[in-house]
Amino acid sequence: MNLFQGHKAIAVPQNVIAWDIDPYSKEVLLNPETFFSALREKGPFVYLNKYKMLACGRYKETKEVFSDHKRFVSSRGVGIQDFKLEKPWRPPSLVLEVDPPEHTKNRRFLTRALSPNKISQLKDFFKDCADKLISELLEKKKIDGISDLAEIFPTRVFPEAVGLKKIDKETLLGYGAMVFNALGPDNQFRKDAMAKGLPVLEKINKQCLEENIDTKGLAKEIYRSTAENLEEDQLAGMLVRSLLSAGIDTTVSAIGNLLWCLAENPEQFQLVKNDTSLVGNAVEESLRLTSPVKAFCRTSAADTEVSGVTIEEGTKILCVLGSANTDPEVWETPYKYDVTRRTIGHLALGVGVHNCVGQTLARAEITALASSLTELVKVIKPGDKAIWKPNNAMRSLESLPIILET
Ligand code: OVM
Repeated sequence: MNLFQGHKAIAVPQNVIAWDIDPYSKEVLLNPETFFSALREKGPFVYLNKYKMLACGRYKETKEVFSDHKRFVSSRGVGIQDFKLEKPWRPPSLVLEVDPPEHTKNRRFLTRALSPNKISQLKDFFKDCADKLISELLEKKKIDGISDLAEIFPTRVFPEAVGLKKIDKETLLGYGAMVFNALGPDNQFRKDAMAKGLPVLEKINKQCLEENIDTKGLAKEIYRSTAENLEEDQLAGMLVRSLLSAGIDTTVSAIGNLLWCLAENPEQFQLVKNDTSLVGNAVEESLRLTSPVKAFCRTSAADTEVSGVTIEEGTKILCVLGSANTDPEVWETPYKYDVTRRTIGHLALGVGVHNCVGQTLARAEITALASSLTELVKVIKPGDKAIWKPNNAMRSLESLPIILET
């Protein structure tokens, strides 16, 4: 079999346009909307010449491929590499990178630990931390929305909520960068993130051990509820690793992207200030419009067909969530940030059995911060130019100079 970047190199299927674009390039990140529009126009699927695989970006097919876990599996990895053909860089996640029935069994422990009931007990804590941070930043006035705010808030509240004793901001952010960049081809972004390597991995693995978990946090729940599964003594630690993998960079990106939306659309921020019942939807709309997790792959488990396109077994399909979330067939004026829009059905947190298991926690964090902003800040003004940060799977900012006024 012909392998390419760790997956089966497929030929161009009939009636599918072959395209030279590199979806993992910095150019695409800097101008995602041009890429999304072109991707959708070329058909239900395109063939990526550079990677010898498929990509989809229309809402319909992206949702179909993403949610059909039987035909399009996750167990072969949700990046460009096929775990059936090549050994992954870390032991596969017991939730992200497995299929039912194992997935169903493992995920239940996380669902329980992160239940709405448990998360609602954290709301006051999140809001107090958000108020304190925003009040501090209002003194500074000119801030970097990323290094002063987006990176600070989750790395402060998440470790405490989860009950992590031995972890620092740099390790958490460094590991997130490894996990998400690892999903792409072996380009410079992946190489740079992986170069952080061993020291980060050692700290993360240590942090997953029961002795380093606080008795009060959410991670302890995982250890408690998995205690009967004696045959799998690594289970709890691996599930805690999933929290560390998926819980930080995602919310950091989401908060940065939300700030970008609010700074770029001052009239929308005023709408939310005048009607605070819009706070939740302002957050959802920023998720829809900016889709912090840009894209995940699926792998076809057998020969199949979607929307008239033949898909052979072992085909990697890049599902571009940001493109589905801006498909004009589904969203009116899709590139407009509109806090009054009906946002239900966006795919920023996935869809199907693998949809984000931490979404209640993520929403609680982001909404607490958004509430503090609307209550305490009068105007958010853009400062110098925003700088985007290249990443193979995330759409996030490196720097966002803004001015906060009371
Ligand atoms: C994991 C995980 C889960 C969701 C996202 C993610 C790629 C990782 O279980 O390790 O980021």
